[in-house]
Amino acid sequence: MADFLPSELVITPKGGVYHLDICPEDLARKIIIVGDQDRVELISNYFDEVTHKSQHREFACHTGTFKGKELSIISTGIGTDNIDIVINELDALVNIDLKTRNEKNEKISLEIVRLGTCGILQDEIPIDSFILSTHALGIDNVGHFYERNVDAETKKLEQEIEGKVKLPKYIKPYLTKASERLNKRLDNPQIEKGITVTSSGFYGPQGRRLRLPLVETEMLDSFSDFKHDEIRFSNLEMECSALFALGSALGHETTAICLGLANRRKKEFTTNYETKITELIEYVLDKI
Ligand code: R1P
Ligand code: URA
Repeated sequence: MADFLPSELVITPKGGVYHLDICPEDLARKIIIVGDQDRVELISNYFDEVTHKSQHREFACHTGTFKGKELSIISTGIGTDNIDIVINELDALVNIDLKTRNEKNEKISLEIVRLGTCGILQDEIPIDSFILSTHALGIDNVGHFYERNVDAETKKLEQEIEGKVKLPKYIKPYLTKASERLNKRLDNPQIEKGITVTSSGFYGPQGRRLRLPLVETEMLDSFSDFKHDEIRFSNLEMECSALFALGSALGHETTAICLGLANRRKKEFTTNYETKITELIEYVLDKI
């Protein structure tokens, strides 16, 4: 019997994965994921050649070459629930034989960089900064569904954070790590770094109060105030925790670099999105 039956791994009539609706030959080994579908074309406009273009639901995929490097740019839509789909299906495309439905013996490790936008948690990080995630603290729930190995140092830091940050009582945070190898490539002295908080929503779960009162009004400040040696929370978004948790558990290299749109401490929001996202795209394409 095959390792993965049709109800568990859904394969399309043309031999692709169910939600992304792409086939193994459509995917490069280096991948940039973005939340916003419109950002896919902003990036692939830089390609020397585009060899594949598709879209199913919020999942657009453009594959091609940039200065000789083969790349796929894929939109995930918003949230860690979508990341669960994207990472499982990307892994299936390279590590499961979709014809026989069996796991391959030789595994492929993908390089996956999230190029996103985020909120900022520190006064001294200006809006329009580029922020590289060293870790992500998930206050969503996707990571809790999978068995993962967490190293002792990360577990210790997770426990310290859990003891200090203020969260609604049913939220169990989980700490995940970005790829140090990818971060070395993407780093430079102008890039801000820190732990990224990954929330399950944009409003209440990121401490924004519109008309509904919040259960825990001190959450955001408790992230901003946390310090452990040089370690701090830098930013807040909606995908990194699941990306790092599932990506590393499956043997892929994953990280994220985000443009800071809102400084949540100083209550400021950018007016330079188009210019700055273009700069970030050019930076990542050059370094990846
Ligand atoms: C919220 O506006 C969305 O923007 C951020 C958040 O993570 C969330 O997906 O990232 P993207 O700009 O990549 O979508
Ligand atoms: N994306 C988020 O998730 N939060 C922000 O504040 C800005 C962008």
